[in-house]
Amino acid sequence: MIDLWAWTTPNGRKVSILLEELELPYEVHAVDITNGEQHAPEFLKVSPNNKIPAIVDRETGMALMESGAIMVYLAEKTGRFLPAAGEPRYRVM
Ligand SMILES: N[C@@H](CCC(=O)N[C@@H](CS)C(=O)NCC(=O)O)C(=O)O
Repeated sequence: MIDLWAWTTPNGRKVSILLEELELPYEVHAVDITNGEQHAPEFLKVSPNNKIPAIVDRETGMALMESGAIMVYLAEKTGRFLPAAGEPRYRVM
């Protein structure tokens, strides 16, 4: 199970789109960045740079922020969408 902290922005949506494509179970925690919720102490424990998106993988304990890093992590976790090495990997980055 992946915990996803996000809001309705492109950076938030791209992670939820990938989670759907990967068919990974996830739970969304809405962080209303128009209302200052990104500065809440509980959220800062997950995302110290006070930005969405952020995830915690309950299976591994991995906590990540930055949408690109999250997407690479999820692709490598499932072995989908991101070739392991070399030119094929560079072409999709
Ligand atoms: N480089 C970051 C950018 C994250 C980002 O800018 N998030 C925005 C929403 S799209 C945010 O949380 N803004 C709140 C703030 O800066 O206070 C990523 O790709 O995840």
